[in-house]
Amino acid sequence: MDQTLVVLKPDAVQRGLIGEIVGRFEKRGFRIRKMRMLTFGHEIAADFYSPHAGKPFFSDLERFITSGPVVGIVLEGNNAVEVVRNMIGKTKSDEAISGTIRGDYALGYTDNIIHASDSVDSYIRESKIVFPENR
Ligand code: 3AN
Repeated sequence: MDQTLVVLKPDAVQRGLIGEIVGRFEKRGFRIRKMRMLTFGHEIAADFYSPHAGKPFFSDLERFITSGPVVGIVLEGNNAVEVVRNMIGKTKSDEAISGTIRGDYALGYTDNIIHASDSVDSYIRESKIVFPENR
């Protein structure tokens, strides 16, 4: 069965949206295989976002993702990576269409509620960071 990783970012946790967002994935038919609340330190953040190192928004991204607890979730279901990417909507939340998670709950670029792996390779890399017992 296909799996993917989502991370509910500090704004989702702070705004009390964990249940709402997890419920959407459950209703769609995904199974929750792992779920963990944690706070990213700078080392984990730099590792997790290493593909973006050097980009102009990197320091904002690192500051934001380390600003409070996040929830990491491994979801399992058909074509998980693509289906979940479609459910979360565009990175630039103000362009995300209504009905997507970002389209319903976010307007920002850095503070955009949720991360989801964009490929199976990203899922493998990122899930080892959030669930290090998989290493
Ligand atoms: P996504 O989260 O949709 O996969 P990526 O992987 O391109 O988007 O970017 C990772 C994170 O970097 C985004 N979730 C967002 O928080 C931040 N980000 C991406 N592009 C920008 C941008 N142009 N300005 C500010 N933050 C950005």
